[in-house]
Amino acid sequence: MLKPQNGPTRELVSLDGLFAFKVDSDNAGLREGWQNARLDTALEMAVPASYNDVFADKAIRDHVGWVWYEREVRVPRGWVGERVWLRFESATHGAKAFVDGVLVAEHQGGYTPFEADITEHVSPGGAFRLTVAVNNELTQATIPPGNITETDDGRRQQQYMHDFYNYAGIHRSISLYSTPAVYVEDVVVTTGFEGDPGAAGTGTIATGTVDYAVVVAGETAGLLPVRVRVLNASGAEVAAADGISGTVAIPDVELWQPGKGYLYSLVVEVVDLDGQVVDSYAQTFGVRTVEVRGTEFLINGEPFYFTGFGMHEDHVTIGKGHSHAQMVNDFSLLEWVGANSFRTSHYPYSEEVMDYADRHGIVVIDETPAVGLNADFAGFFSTGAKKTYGPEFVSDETAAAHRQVIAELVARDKNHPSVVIWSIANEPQSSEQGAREYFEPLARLTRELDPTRPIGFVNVMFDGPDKDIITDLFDVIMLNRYYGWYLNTGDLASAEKALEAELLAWTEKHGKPMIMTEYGADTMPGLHSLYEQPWSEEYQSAFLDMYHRVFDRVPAMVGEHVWNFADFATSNGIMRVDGNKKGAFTRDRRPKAAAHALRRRWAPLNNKKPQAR
Ligand code: BDP
Repeated sequence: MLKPQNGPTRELVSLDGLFAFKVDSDNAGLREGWQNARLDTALEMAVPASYNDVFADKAIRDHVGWVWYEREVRVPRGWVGERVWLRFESATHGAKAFVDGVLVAEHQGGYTPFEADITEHVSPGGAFRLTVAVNNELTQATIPPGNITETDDGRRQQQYMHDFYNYAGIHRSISLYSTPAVYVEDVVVTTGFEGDPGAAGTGTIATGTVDYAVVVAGETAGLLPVRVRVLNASGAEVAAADGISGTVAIPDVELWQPGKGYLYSLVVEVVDLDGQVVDSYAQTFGVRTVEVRGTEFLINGEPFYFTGFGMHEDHVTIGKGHSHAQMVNDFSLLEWVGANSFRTSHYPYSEEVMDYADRHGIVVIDETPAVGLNADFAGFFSTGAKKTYGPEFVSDETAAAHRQVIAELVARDKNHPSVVIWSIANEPQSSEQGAREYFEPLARLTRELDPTRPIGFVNVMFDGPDKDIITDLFDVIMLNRYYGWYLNTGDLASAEKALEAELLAWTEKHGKPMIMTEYGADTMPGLHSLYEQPWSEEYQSAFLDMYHRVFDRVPAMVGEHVWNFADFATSNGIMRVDGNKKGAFTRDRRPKAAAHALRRRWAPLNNKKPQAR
């Protein structure tokens, strides 16, 4: 799905701001038809934001079910004869949108966009009432999964099997935009190059190849010619072609590289028979290749070593709401610490984040929201599930939702040069009978949707190389390991031996590149210890240093993502003190001692693997 944009044939109006807001305490709003009149409420709520922490009200924070948003929207009067679209960048986890009481869009899945053509319901220059009902429930039929129980006194409670707070609401922008009646519906760009791109900064002598495919929609779509132009970053035309698909060459191409996010733009134009432009859409792209060869991970044919973090969209007050200022700050801290990459743990991040990563050359492992598909965590999350795969837990319904989140992620992010790996799940049970039957079709689907990028899933500690039965279906091995934290707590010497032995066993068995996608220790900022005790700043630094020594000795290790970039909110539990404290930065983005240590290690690396120590 294309990101909406302003352009010569399109206009975009942001609907972000304050909405009337009402909590549907009895979940009766749909039955009572709340969409048919103004909401009876004095509350107001910001979009984008999670609503949970905005009010000083526990009942709102803990509510399970529907909340309602409403505002008046005016359609620009110049949009006569245009199609009018309503687009949500996300609504977590499910939503129904109404225009003057008429249902125009419905979507399940909290982290991907959806939209509706509302032309027939509105008139240019006129106003309409936009009502959005948003549901935060997680069940067996959702990704991520969860289950809802009822207390003796009738309160509904949400359980889920993932370690981050179930923030909900309209987390990203809502927009109203216009397109012509015949319009560019989709563009897919894939790239390569021939020749020698030369070393970074020395200029290039390569020719870029750009394969493109355009989908045009609308009644007379098939009759109208399509042409494309490639513009370089300065806006100069460097290539052009006719037709809805084809290949164009960019002479002396400037590659998209880690740390140097050079972007071109493919301007797609639908023209009428007189050569007048009917619709125009500019799709940015970068020319780069990604490849797994043996135990190496190559970007533009060069071995790449990932440094960075698993992250979260998580901030004080706004929760998972997107904020430009917080985003720029987070990227600035990534740069400061010397990170060249991150993983969108554990769900697709805002499209603004992906665009920023493209522009700044930050490499991304792009993850679906499939987290918590693992009955082995039953004790940790008190879910009681005994077996993962089957009608009780990860069922056919879960699989259908999983297929949907993969398809929507690839549809949204396929043109981002920053994305180099699709991660289709975090820590699913991968040793139980049924895991292979579950994952084989999902791996195949991901490859069908995008044959150009390596795929993987993130392996959990319990399912090491001797137990796992699905890793051969994937291209890279991504591991979350907590030797020295959940295991060998406080005993880094034993942890070091166990970690190295396991990494060598994976290499022996699969011979694929490995990325440590999580390793970390909870750390209270300001807690110090002479003896490197767990929870102290000294322990966090020593823990990370131990992992780094091991990575440097294991040739198949191609990357390290510390868990986590910053402290983040979680559900209540005896394992968490005001959230998860494994951040290198605190929740308000102050560096712990570990952040300084990481900076010393990463800043000089220049995307290359460090020498063994
Ligand atoms: C892993 C999960 C991550 C948790 C982390 C932890 O992938 O979401 O936050 O452990 O325990 O199991 O800190």
